[in-house]
Amino acid sequence: MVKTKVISKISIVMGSQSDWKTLVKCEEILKQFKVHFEKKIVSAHRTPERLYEYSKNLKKNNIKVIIAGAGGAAHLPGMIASLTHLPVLGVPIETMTLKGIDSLLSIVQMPYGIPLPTLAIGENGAKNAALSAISILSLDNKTLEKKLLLYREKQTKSVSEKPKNDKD
Ligand code: RP5
Repeated sequence: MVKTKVISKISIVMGSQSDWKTLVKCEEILKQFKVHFEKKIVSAHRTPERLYEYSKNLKKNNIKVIIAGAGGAAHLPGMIASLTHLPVLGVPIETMTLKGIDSLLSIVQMPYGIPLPTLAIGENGAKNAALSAISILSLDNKTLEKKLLLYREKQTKSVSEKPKNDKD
């Protein structure tokens, strides 16, 4: 019997098209690391059946980590976490009215038993979610681990010891 190689993937999921301008930052990093990923729009409120379908098929679709971003009454990441045992990383999207504090509090305050690691509001959170997902995948992927270590080493080297003036 021929064994087909199973490709582990990260899933980037968002509540709305409007979240993509933030979550595209995840995509940029995942592409840089040449990690396989998918991207989907699933709204906890507007498409609840899609949410259920998506969450229940994650394992079957070889998804290892989910990056879930939503804004406002951001129930998407928590609901996905309630429907799968796989790691879900929550990204609070910055909002016009409350600057994303609403998103952050909706995502971070989970009840005991359904963990939902939550990143910073906005683009920094999206970028760090991608790096966290890579870190999780690298636990059993040596090539990815090497890339991650190199990325961090380069970052460390890029920080100068002394501040420069604008004119320098
Ligand atoms: C949430 O409502 C989405 O995650 C999005 O951040 C927010 C606003 O959605 P739109 O009205 O822009 O579609 O469900």
